[in-house]
Amino acid sequence: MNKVKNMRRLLSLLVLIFLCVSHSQAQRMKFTINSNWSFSLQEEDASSVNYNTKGWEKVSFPHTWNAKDSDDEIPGYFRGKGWYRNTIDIDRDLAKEQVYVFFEGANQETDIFINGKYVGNHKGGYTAFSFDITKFLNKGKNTIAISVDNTLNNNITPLGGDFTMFGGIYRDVYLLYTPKAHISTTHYASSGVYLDAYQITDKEAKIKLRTYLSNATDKSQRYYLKTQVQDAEGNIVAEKNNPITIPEKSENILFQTDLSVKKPKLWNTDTPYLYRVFTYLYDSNNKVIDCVSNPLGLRTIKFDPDKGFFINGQPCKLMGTSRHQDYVGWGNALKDEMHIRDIKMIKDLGAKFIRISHYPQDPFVIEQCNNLGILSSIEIPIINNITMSEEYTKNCIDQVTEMVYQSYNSPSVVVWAYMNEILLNQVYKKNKKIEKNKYLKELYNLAYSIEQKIRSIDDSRYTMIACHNAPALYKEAGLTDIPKILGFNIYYGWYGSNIHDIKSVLDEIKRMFPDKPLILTEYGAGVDSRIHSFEPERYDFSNEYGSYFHEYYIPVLQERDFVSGSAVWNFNDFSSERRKEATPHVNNKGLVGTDRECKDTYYLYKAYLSDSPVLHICGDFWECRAGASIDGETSTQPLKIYTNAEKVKITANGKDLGEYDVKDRKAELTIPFINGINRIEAQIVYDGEVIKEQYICDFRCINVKHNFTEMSIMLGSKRYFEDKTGNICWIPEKEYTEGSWGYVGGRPIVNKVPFGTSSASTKEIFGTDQDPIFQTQREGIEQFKADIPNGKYSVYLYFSELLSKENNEKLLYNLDPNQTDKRYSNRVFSIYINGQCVRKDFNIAEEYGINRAVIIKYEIDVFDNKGLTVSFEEKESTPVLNAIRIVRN
Ligand code: GCB
Ligand code: CA
Repeated sequence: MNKVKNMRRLLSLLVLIFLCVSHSQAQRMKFTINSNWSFSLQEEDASSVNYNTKGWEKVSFPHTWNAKDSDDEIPGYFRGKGWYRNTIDIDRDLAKEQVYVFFEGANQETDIFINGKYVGNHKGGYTAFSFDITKFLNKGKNTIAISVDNTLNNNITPLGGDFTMFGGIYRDVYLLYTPKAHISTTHYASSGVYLDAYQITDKEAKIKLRTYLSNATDKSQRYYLKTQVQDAEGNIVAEKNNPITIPEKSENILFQTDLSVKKPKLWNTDTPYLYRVFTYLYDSNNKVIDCVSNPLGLRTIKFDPDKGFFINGQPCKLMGTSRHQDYVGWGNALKDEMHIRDIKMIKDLGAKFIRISHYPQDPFVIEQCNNLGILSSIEIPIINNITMSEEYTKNCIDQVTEMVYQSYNSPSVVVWAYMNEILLNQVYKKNKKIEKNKYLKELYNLAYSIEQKIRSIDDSRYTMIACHNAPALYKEAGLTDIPKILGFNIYYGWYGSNIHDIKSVLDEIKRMFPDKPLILTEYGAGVDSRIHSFEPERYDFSNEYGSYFHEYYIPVLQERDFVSGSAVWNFNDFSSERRKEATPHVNNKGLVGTDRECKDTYYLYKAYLSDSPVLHICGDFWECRAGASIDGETSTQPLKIYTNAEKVKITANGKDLGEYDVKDRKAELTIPFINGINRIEAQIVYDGEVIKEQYICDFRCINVKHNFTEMSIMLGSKRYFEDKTGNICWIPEKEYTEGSWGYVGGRPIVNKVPFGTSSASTKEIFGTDQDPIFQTQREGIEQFKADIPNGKYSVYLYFSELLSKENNEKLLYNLDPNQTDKRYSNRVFSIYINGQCVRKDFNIAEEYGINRAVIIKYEIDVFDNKGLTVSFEEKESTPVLNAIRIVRN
């Protein structure tokens, strides 16, 4: 008995040694060639070997040429062709090896040339692709020239969308060496191995493996294919050895086998247990010549139209967020660690779901989802409208095929999606040449072929289309019949005026499609974290309105089991070059900003979704704070706490304010802020552990009679605006009363925007990055008075002409109506300070243009206890004032 055991041990030791030795000889090698490329934006063909790159820029991948122009004040960003050139040094034996160039992604059409010869083309900006370049190479130095074009191309999806389509090679590029016979690298740029786990029980999980093999030699040969499953600790838990023959000169020959894992450990969001499947190719001398590995997560998934999503038979509400792949300043050209950071932050939120939207992202995104236990849907970008052409259809099919194959082995992926709000831009309404029925039919056919394609590759997962809030239209087009589940993007309380409608509309959608599982694929509200309001309202972009919006939605979603999941639009603020509003060129519906600084809403979700203690003082990033004050010493303002504890204790400036009950993850109170530095402390007990948070701010009590130093007031506004660069806080207007300060006469402007009105203009203001200060104004103002003490002052008047007679193009998504403003008329007025005319016949539009930040500073002496009176005298149309700042010198 013992002998047998020892023999076995010896044998397995030998096998191990054999494996180790031979594995170390595995020849595949993949490495980036990201550095030191010459780059030029140009149409001219730069593919020839001796092309002169004098004057070209040096860049490294990830690279985009739109990092700056997508965020400047000049409308548009470069969409055209860029060339990259470099030399690659080949020091290996090309008779024995194959060489591939592998792109993780380039936006959006790529052509590759080696040593002046054309290698190939790829269309689509978000999926990986690879080319066999062996026959183009010589030993030693080779030139590689790559052109990338991000011009809008009607035959490459997407045709539009609310995000910047940054051009360039914005993900890693690799060279990949393999032996002549190898596990395929050109099967849709995947690993060449596809794993299907099925019949997963406590006892075992069966796994079907499909491996694609290639042989570039001119000899058909015998090989061995070994497939080995290792558990998370590296123990071999299943193994299969198959002799195979790979015919000569063959590419992507399919080989199938299966095996089973006993007593499988399952993958789920709490314990994302991963096995790793190694696929080895041995030659006839028993030498490993190639090896790839793939993650294997064993789990079952099910969407039930009434009860929601289940993983391994357990219910699991898929609450989470969407994510865009850019950082402002970087565009889409991110370092790996920036992608990883985002997914970790989403996990830390307690999210169970990511909608990877609107396109496939960096491989690290899904890898992190696999590792951390976050379920996901991935989609190809078919947005707003389609082209009715064979080429466009083919491109959609190509992109979806690449997407599915490239992420096939990721247990985190549960949904393959395509088409986002495809009926939003009803082109047949705008273009008489397009007939509605024909368009809808074409759309149906496109969706149908994509669906068939996905199911033919992978029927084990679900499929989804994300519709906008027009269920009847999608039904009319037949689109709602096609995918296995439906997504809806619904924005009541933002694009829709009444937030409460979200409930009835969700319920109505359920009635319309009783058998379809449902995900709320988008909902959200814009937040500019510099803006605050104690009377939050739709379209004010305040932190407080954003909080109100999400506080309302979370219970609505949680109460409805038929809502399988939801994805906040969006995890991050992201680039959308054409967007205007408070933060032009940026869609600010993120739970975190462009730099990933967390907004209050991030913590609200965390308080609901996370299992670890959460305590957040809302607005704790509001460092320079201010408010009107009756005595110049104190000013009372509301404060909110987000926490998952039941009670929270508060002290302010050392004074105990007592204990507050937490309801719906929040406690609300008021704080008597004092002039100067304030320290607010919150404390919870969570699982017996005491947790504390503090908020420190520099508060300015605004009062003209006590300690007056300065005041910054936004007219026509209920908003506060923090300017961290100047360390000042703008506060809302109020009406003048004797002994105090404020406006006399006039009214706040009301802006017409889609789905209602807004108290702030949605125009981009040129010449400033503090657009909100200029986006509100008081029209017809007669005076601004401040009963300030005698002394010398700087008085800054802020203006912007917000009305225009120009008729601009109307954009989808943007709140700015971009139409002629009917109220426009030539505005001329005079300004007087303490009786003296300081500006006669002022015409903002004529002198400065419209939507431009105009600041005029006056040096003023106040004497005879007259205080300050700025008067406005109408000449033509009504005077306006956007903001005023008064500083005692
Ligand atoms: C949508 C779109 C998304 C936009 C979003 C918004 O419905 O699907 O791409 O960014 O609305 O913020 O308007
Ligand atoms: Ca621009």
